[in-house]
Amino acid sequence: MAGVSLVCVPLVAKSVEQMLSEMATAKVRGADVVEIRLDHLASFEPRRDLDLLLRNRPLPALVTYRPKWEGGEYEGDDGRRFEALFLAMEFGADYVDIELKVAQEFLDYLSGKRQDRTKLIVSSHNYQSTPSTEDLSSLVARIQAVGADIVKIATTAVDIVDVARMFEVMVHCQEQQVPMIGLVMGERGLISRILCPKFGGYLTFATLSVGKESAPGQPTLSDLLDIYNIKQIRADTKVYGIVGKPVGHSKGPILHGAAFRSVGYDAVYLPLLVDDFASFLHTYSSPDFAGFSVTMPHKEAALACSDEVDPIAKYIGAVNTLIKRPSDGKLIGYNTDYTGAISAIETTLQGSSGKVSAGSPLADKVFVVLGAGGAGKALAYGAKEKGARVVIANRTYERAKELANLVGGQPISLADLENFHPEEGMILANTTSIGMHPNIHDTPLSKQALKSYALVFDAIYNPVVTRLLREAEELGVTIVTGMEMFIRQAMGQFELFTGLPAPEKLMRDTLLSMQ
Ligand code: NAP
Ligand code: DHK
Repeated sequence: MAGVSLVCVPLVAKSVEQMLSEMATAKVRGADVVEIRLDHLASFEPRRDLDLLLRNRPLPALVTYRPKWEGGEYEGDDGRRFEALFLAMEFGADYVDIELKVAQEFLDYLSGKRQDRTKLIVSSHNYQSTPSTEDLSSLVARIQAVGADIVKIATTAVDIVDVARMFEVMVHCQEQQVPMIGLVMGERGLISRILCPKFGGYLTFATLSVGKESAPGQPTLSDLLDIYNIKQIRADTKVYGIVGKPVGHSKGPILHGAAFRSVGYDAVYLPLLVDDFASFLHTYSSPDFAGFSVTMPHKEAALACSDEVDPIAKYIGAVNTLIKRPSDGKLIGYNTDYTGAISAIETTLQGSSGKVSAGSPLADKVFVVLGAGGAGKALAYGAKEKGARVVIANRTYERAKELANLVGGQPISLADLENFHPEEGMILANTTSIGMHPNIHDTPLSKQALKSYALVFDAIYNPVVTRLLREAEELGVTIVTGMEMFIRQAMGQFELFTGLPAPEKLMRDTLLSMQ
């Protein structure tokens, strides 16, 4: 069973006509099944509507008539629901879903008239939490005992580690050859919906577009098929991802997913919304969870959790890449932010001077780092390593002093930075989040002050051209974007993840196509 999960599009339109048109779209876009949610229809005439919907279905159909008390829209009595579901069976529905709470009553109602061609899904929904593995297993047993063809359990993730319990139960069901749909709702449960084939899930749900979800956390069909490549996920597919909080904004899944696919690397890259980094690593400790990109606020925790740390990442005090070493499962931490940013600046400087120098073009330059957080440390360390004279300016002056002491640089206040112009040819690197979406009209330094610089870099990549960069460009100053840093740090990660050279052109084209 593992590796062949069906992808089902729930139809929550208000009219039969709209549902029929969405069914056709679902088929064209690559869905395997549609779920007809009768409880969403504004006016429902069972015989006429079910005949129309099922006779004209272009794909296998699952018919569900969910009551309010189980998270649906239907408010009437169960008799009418049972009648409609029975009719759906008579009209040849491929699947019918009935809630565990009334499954026995429904089967009694059907008495001897259960149709073999229609598979009965018996479902249980928990909108608060995910029970223990033992409780989930006994729920499976109860659902089986009632006579389900397919067990369906949907719970809610309070933490991403909750999903591991569902995976455990799914794997057990698979071993016992019990078809099971196991889903964990909510943003923290997203991985249950994507990794369904890896753990032997029978089916997963995906919407045609954002806003058409029938339950919290459903991805879109195009994300599932095109970004996560779900049809290629198998039991031994490796799992990578970006760990952060928040994490939904990251372009990593699109970028790394496309890169893995282009070289035929059997892996999926997921957004991993994590609250407690150590507990996440502890829970997903199997070798298949093979490596992670790490973003705010977990870069320091990633350093603390590493069994071995690259000396530079240790010095910077932040890990943005974790690899699980296949030979012994040890976690090795790296920092590709610093190489990404510094190489982007060096390449641009080399390009603009037209000279190819033996050493770094940063050598002996005054390099002002604005900000003293994770990215600030990475830039300050990288510039120092290349022989630049580093100056640190930060809102919290104490932190500027600390970082300056660490790298052997000079601290400066933000106010003094406005008139700082000891010499020509200086470089400015903004590593604060000032100017980042949605505050795109903010800037960390006046346009006037930018005249002192030969090159201005901004770590922010959303927007790609920040106000700071736009104003620098208007003054004729060379600029380097955070997107260039992002792509280079991601290329470094790809090489650490796969041991293969990064497909640079493909990665650049992928990012460009997103802008
Ligand atoms: P961080 O560790 O939280 O550091 C934030 C820094 O910004 C601190 O120095 C903080 O000063 C300063 N800051 C924040 N708000 C400020 C404000 N309103 N006024 C003045 N200073 C302010 O964050 P980080 O991980 O270094 O990330 C910083 C930026 O870099 C983010 O925009 C992030 O997206 C970007 N980044 C980009 C990439 C890429 O690949 N392009 C990679 C990593 C990070 P205090 O010390 O006073 O708090
Ligand atoms: C953000 C960062 O800060 C990087 O260091 C990670 C990432 C990736 C992101 O948004 O995907 O490697």
